[in-house]
Amino acid sequence: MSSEPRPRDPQCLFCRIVAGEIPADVVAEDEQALAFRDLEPQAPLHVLVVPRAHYPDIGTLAHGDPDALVGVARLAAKVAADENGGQFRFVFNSGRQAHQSVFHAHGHVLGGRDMTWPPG
Ligand code: DGP
Repeated sequence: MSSEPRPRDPQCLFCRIVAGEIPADVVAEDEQALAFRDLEPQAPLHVLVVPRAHYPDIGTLAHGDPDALVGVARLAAKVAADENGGQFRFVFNSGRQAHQSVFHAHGHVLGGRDMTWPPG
């Protein structure tokens, strides 16, 4: 693992959840990532998985810390295995047009109901 300090933005909501400064319903965590329930669930299972480090979206995360992106995917799969038999949709909104509202990379783990396609 890198000895560089992890990037953090003290104004960022999800950095503050990672730091324990804002409460969240945490369901899983490891060295790279934290998983907590979404405040506005869109499915019976709706958990956000965020890297501990601050990157604004999945693209900057992929370039800046690919290991952390793998860690996010691994933790998402664990949540789905624990709570929904391993089935899940994994959504990264990236940019306002794609409905991103919190600019700390996060994947939505969605499950527990039949999903439609195409997504809205
Ligand atoms: P997105 O639109 O992809 O940026 O998703 C952001 C999600 O974050 C949205 O589904 C609602 C959720 N959210 C916003 N604020 C909070 C919060 O303070 N706590 C939790 N647990 N979820 C939040």
